Amino acid sequence: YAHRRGTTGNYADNLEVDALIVGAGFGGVFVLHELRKLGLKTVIFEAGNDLGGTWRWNNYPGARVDSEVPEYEYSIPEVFKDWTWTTNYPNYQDLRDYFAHVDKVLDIKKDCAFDSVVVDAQFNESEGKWTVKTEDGRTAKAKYLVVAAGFAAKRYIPDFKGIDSFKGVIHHSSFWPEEGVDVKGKKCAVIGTGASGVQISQEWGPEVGSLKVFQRTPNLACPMGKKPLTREEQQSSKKHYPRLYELREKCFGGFLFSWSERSTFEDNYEEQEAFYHTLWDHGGFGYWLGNYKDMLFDPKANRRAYDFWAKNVRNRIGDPRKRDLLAPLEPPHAFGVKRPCLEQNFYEQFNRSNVDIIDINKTSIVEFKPEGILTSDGTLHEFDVIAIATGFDIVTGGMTNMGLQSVNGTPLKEEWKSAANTYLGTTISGYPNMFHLYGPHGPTLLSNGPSSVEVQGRWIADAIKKIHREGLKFVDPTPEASVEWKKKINSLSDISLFPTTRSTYMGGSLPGKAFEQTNWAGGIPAYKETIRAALPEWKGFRVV
Ligand code: N01
Repeated sequence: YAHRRGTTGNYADNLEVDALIVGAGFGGVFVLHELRKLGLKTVIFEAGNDLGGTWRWNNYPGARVDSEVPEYEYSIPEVFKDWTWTTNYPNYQDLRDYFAHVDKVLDIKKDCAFDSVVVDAQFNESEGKWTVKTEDGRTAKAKYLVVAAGFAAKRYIPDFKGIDSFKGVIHHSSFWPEEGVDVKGKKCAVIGTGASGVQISQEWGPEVGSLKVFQRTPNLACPMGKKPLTREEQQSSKKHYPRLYELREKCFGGFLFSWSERSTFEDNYEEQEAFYHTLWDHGGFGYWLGNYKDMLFDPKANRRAYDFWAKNVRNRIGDPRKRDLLAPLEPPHAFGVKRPCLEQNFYEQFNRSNVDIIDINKTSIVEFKPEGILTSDGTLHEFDVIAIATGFDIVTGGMTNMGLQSVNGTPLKEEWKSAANTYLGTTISGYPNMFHLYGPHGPTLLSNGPSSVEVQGRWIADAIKKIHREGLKFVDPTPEASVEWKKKINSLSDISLFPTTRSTYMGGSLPGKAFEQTNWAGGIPAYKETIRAALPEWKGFRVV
């Protein structure tokens, strides 16, 4: 965490609060705001040095959100009232500025302890409190613990042989130096073609001396549809925002669109083409979560959507070898079971003679050398700068790497070795009065972040309010409820094509990690209804 260090914020040893939140991104800040309304003394522990969560950490070249504003912001009127964006897809700096605005309006930082890396946390049933310890040896106690660590809190760097011997500049995408890296005229490499790798490659293409992108699986990226936004158009539509924020919770992914009501083959070929074109030309995730309703379920419908994707992307790549690697005629996996990146001119970069794609399935990375990377065909690729864009210990990694233990003292890391288990995607059996959001078994990676965070954050605040009102010591989901929830998570996923491929939804890149669905695949409206139904009678909870 070293180079995100700076201010320490409000942080005393032996802190005693009502609620302690871990993480100062969209989730943690929203829950703080909600718990303040209940009059609870609440503090956020944040590993970094400022607000913003993923946008504090991810400042790699080209880092930009893939969800549109104003969907991708809080529905809090005093926050949106005086805030305007310059584009519909803000970059990391815009989002940092947004968090500074949120702080100005809601005075968030006065209740934040920065540079506070949680390394140990356990609930004591007789005391009815959590004891939380930080890396620098401080302790805090709280009746409630809210884990808002996000889905990308623990970076993953593959165990490449000789990586430390490389003499040039090398960084993981989520740990890029604040001052940037000069790549003008330099020999550069990007390893990984997830959203981070695609964005870095797209940004670097015009600047670098040469670029080699090491690809394991092609990213089935779709056009972003980025455009400028004026202050006037945003201000004049603010009166509709409350309705818009209600609407986003009624749409599958928490965006402002949902699946088509039609199935693919209810339309003839021309109608399909016209529909696909409308989605494609508009840009954004419409071609993914606004496609025909059978696209993620029926292999034939999915293949049809893939073929349209491939036709449109292949047209943009001149070199046949590069074209076949980036957008093969045969799908590498079903379309949309890996999150498609939103790109602006990613594919055009490969029309430059100094930008190349290397298929590491054919020529694998053997080892790093001081000069660069040696591949299995015996080539030593020389580099000045390497970006490692190999992702994260996705979804569960934030929670399993902060020393959380059950009441019996079993580390969560051990309990979740073969499978993650939660109840409602917000609680874990054996972890009384602990709540989590935008993590395992919520809509998380299948949703627009702020929509998920608000649905779960309000539920958490209501649960805590109810505990208070009823004078309870704690609530703890039963193991049986947790088993049932796991079945629900799996059954929603098993009817889809998601389990056909390893992906960030199904365990991610980390070798040895369980192959399992870690997200609620039933959409935000059904999720909201399901978790809401459990609250009035504490269904599935042991109540003490
Ligand atoms: O990481 P990823 P990310 N050798 O896990 C490859 C979201 N996000 O940082 O597909 C070589 O998606 C791996 O290959 P494969 C994003 O949506 C959003 O890009 O497993 N390569 C893959 O290509 C996602 O949910 C935004 O075969 C290896 C890449 O590395 C999450 O954050 C921006 C490898 C990892 O892709 C993470 O995205 C950025 C190895 N040993 C991220 N291991 C926006 O809002 C893995 N790979 C725009």
